[in-house]
Amino acid sequence: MKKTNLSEYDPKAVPCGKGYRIAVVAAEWNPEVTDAMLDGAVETLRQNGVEEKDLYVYRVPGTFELTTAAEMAIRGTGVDAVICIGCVIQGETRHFEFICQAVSQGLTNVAIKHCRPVIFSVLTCDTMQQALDRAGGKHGNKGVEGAVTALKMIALDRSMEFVMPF
Ligand code: DLZ
Repeated sequence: MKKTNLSEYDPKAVPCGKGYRIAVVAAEWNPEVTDAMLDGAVETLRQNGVEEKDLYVYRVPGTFELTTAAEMAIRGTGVDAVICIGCVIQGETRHFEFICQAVSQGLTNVAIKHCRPVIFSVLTCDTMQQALDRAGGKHGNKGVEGAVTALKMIALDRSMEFVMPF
């Protein structure tokens, strides 16, 4: 069966986020896309038990800045996870490649450095329509998926917390 909306999830399979502290950082570039993804992420976190006091929302100028902001969020607030939202659209220059490469590697580095989930909710599209299709359109909302991923990863981390090796 062809799956078109990849953001449909079973709420019963998502861990309850009560007591989870989560930051969401969204780029200002392509706001018609990133605003919808941000709304989807925040709404999903609330629906799954994350309390207002544990939710930190920040904006950055562009997707390139997500790496620095993720680092700042972990250092400054000590959150359990950071969801990073951005949208890069292929243009006429090679800017697209540099931003995508830098942010994917940068967010991976932050996650490894702090051993904490840093979620890659960054759309890298050829056209604006492809991005809109994934920001509340026919292919779902990648912000929602980012929120579900963060909840699952924090739950995984906590499940391993008290397991002593050997
Ligand atoms: C400069 C730039 C370009 C050309 N395209 C995008 C884009 O499609 N999506 C996005 O989020 N940001 C873009 N930016 C801005 C960079 O991410 C960054 O903010 C600037 O290069 C300043 O560091």
